[in-house]
Amino acid sequence: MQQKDTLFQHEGPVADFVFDDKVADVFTDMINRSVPGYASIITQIGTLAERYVQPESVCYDLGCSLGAATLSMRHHIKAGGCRIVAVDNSPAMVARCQAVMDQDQSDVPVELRCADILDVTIGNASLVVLNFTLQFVPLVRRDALIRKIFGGLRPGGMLILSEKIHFEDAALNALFIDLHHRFKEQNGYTRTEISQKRAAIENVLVPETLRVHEQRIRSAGFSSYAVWFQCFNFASMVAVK
Ligand code: GEK
Repeated sequence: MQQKDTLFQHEGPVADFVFDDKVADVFTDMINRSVPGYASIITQIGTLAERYVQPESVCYDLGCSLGAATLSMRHHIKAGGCRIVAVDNSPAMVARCQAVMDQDQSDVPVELRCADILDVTIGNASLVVLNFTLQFVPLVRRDALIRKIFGGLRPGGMLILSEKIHFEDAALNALFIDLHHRFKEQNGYTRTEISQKRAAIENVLVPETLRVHEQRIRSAGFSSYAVWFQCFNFASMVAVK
């Protein structure tokens, strides 16, 4: 049963953010009130799945949390003979995600794995989703992960990459961080909650610029790339093999 996020209301020192039971219990509320455009991105992942998923292929949801992107794909895939592999390395998330999948009546099979996405083999894929997950992967492992995804995609297959982003222009970067905090206030978070969450996540979520993402995607071999969604310092990109 999902609850309201009240995890960062206390003052004082905060530990680094982890995806434990407490976070998993409030995750839907937390991500909707924290990420501008999250619900739209989830909806449009379904629209992209409808168009790009190829018959007899595999879709991957890497860092699936409670399975929002998996469900959106599952409800929109039209191609026959497909399955979805959903992966997360948080046992708390995977347990709740399994309950969500068990409640869903759709036909497309979902295989849920509790694993590190760095260890998962990608193959026969027509759609790979990294929806706000790459930002938690150590910087030095990111190039190899995107190359692995490229290698596991079929020709014409798509990567959807959504990330919190950083801006080279310091003034714009500060502006977008400020506007993001305003968005959180508008969604009911107090200034204490916003600054405590920021302190907890600072060393855990490492954003990069859109330029770095594009360079990584193109050097992995993707032939086309575009940003299809952006609000302040949150963006979603598509790349096609
Ligand atoms: C959504 N995509 O709702 N291996 C596996 N899982 C990982 C790893 C890793 N190396 N690193 C982080 N995670 C979801 C939202 S949340 C985004 C994704 C956020 C998992 C982590 O356990 C968490 O569940 C998820 O990636 C990130 O569309 O909290 O900002």
